[in-house]
Amino acid sequence: MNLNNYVGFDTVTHQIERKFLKRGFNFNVILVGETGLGKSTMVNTIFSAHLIDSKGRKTAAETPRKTVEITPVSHLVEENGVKMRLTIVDTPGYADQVNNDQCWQPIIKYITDQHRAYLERESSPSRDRLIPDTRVHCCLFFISPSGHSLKPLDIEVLRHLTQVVNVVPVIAKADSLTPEERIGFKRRIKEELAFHRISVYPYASEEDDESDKTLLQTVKDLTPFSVVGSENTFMVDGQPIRGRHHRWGIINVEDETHCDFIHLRNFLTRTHLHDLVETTAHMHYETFRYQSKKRKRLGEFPSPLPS
Ligand SMILES: Nc1nc2c(ncn2[C@@H]2O[C@H](COP(=O)(O)OP(=O)(O)OP(=O)(O)O)[C@@H](O)[C@H]2O)c(=O)[nH]1
Ligand SMILES: [Mg+2]
Repeated sequence: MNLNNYVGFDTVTHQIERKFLKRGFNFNVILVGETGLGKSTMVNTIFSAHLIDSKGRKTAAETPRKTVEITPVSHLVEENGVKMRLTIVDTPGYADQVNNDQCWQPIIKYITDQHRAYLERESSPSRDRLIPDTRVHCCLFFISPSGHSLKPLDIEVLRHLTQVVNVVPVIAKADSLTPEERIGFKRRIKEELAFHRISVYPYASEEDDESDKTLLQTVKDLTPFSVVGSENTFMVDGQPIRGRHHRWGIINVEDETHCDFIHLRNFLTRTHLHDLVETTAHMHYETFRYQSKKRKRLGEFPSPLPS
């Protein structure tokens, strides 16, 4: 490089980093799945101590409470000077009703309401410089560990969810399946998703280079992540481990030979966090915005925001 021509725009990464550090960023995750599949437990396992109090419990030893309404809870989490405002939107398990018709509606409404609120702020004349971002960046979708196949209701819910949000499917309570059952179940779920043309996150992009493609394939191979959640710690060989006690021994949730928990956590927090946020803005929100504008042109106005 000829230094005389150096103008210094490569410092832009440091400039962005500084701004980012100062401002912090939002990361919003919604948990969806049938009741009792360990949704609330899983999020406490991933983000551990930060969230225990959010459920109104004083310690992890208390039994998790049944989630009865859509509840967004925000936490300011800081690691090495980087601030993240993490919002977990816990939803009550669906499929408990006699009639489960449209049981996904309140969840879809919550997600699109956030898009609508963002659009209203963005379009207002006194537009704020920094719009609070409550758009949902990731939906963890919990699949019951039946070992057979997806239920028709799961397929229906997934079909709706994948239109509006990045969906990351997980096989819940994977400790109830043997390793062989898990492999077979994963394969069948992949086949069913492909058959029903349900497109889960992450998506391939034309801009992907070789390393993006390799990472995408690794995630696709792991999806759906089979996970085990626990808020309890056991001592094994003098080391504390987060796990579940079974007749045949202790499942270490962080041991990749026991389940994919560690891969899911790395995926969410280390490799794909930024992409989940970007994909929400560029794909799901843009689709919402385009459709809203189209509806407006046709004279249909979006319903007002709930107070
Ligand atoms: N075996 C096993 N049990 C689990 C696992 N995760 C959670 N549980 C247990 O399952 C029960 C339900 O867990 P929750 O986290 O409340 O489930 P939920 O999906 O939030 O339930 P709702 O709020 O009713 O929809 C609790 O007794 C948990 O200890 C797991 O990975 N394996
Ligand atoms: Mg719950």
